[in-house]
Amino acid sequence: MKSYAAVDLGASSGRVMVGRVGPDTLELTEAHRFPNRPVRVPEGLRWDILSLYAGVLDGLRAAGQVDSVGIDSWAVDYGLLDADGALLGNPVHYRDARTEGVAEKVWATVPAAELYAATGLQYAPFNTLYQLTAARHSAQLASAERLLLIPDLLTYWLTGEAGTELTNASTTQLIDPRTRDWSYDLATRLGIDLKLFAPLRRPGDPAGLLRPQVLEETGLTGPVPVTTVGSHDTASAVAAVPATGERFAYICTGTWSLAGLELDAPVLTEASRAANFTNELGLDGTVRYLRNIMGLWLLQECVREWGHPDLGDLLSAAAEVAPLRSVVDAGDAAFLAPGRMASRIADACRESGQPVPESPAEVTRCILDSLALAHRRAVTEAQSLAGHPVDVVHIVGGGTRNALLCQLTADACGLPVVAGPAEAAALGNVLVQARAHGLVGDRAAMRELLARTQPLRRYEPRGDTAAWQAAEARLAP
Ligand code: ADP
Ligand code: LRH
Repeated sequence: MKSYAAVDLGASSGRVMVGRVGPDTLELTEAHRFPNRPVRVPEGLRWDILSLYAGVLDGLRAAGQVDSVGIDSWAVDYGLLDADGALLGNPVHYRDARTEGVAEKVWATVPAAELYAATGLQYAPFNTLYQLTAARHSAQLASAERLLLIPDLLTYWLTGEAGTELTNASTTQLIDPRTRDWSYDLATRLGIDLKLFAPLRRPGDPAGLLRPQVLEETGLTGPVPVTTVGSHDTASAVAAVPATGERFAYICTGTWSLAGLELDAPVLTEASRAANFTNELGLDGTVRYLRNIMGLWLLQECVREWGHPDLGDLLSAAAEVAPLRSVVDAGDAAFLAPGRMASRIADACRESGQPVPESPAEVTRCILDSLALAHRRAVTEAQSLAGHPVDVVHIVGGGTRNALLCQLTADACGLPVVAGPAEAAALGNVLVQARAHGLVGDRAAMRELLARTQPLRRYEPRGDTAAWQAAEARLAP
């Protein structure tokens, strides 16, 4: 048996989990969980990266002696380092307003269709490409010698070694999903200096050893290696989908819902671009063909506004509300920014001529119905765009703890849902470390071990999908 520490930073919380792995064993325990609270300063919305790093160190101390450490986090964001290797300011949050109107400027140089053909990435205002364009004339970028994506930055602080992990690099929109290397021509055309990025590394590659100072602070005895994992949390989560065959769709539910398929090659058609599907990279050269849906962010923001009522009570009350009374487009980037979420949702219902949800229970039901509907659309469209039919939908991530959302998703998709594991990103992180150290076999063996060891819950679809089709029609442009 070996023990691995998985540092998994989501947009709503960070955690350090310990995975114990043996030939027939996969056990995960939580060493430490800490809130991830962005801070609004006069310049805009920032990540509190020092508090997150402190949480990582506290977590490693709580984890105790481990055989290796792996780090994953949310995508697209980065820290800049000066020539001395010191961090230049707090990383900008992807929900910051600085990218508003930037895409149009990029498209004036490289049309959106060409961008998609070169990178396969969906349009999202926060893709690193647009963030770098927004920052082009900033003093900070002018002083930067190095750009490290968030998990790479934390790895650098832990080990002193700099690299750019490929699955997360694929979310920058500067990677060609066919060559799985930088899109050099695109970067040149857009005036982005790829020398800012450290060399690419792949899941399984060594990423250095914990520095002596880190060992001292965490009480660990060296040497402790850091192993590169799928450092994009969604890549790690997809690696931990406990599917037993090929005909499955997945939905990674947390702050976001990432719904789609695992493919061998990207889908770069115009129809795919129009449907805003992304081709991010996964383990072993796979493609995560998926759509970003606003996810439980919609509920998190309402719950914050309502003063954090008990989530269980709120979901029970939502289960009693009449189904599909009103729905909003949970893929709409209009819901990206924080604040006033319940009234923004109410406005969207009013504008589309539907009943306006009033009570927290009604708003919650509207959110969950809307998410299930968006899940249905993504799962259905991904299958037809990729020519890859599925028989089952796997839900992983924090949303698996929301039984109503899982059941509604099964109903909406008209397919069985297998829910779990909730801590999929951490498990994918652990398994990639275990594989790098020779403890588990290939991706299929990892999934087989997950299916055998993790508690999973199955939801059968109820009724027919006509009501969902009708709700979908209400949102049609
Ligand atoms: P992220 O990694 O993006 O921070 P998580 O995967 O941790 O997100 O999922 C967080 C979400 O999971 C919460 O916003 C909440 O909606 C849902 N969740 C967590 N615990 C529960 C619970 N006990 N019951 C219902 N939903 C839950
Ligand atoms: C989920 C996630 C998602 C990205 C978003 C920025 O945590 O990594 O895959 O699109 O954050």
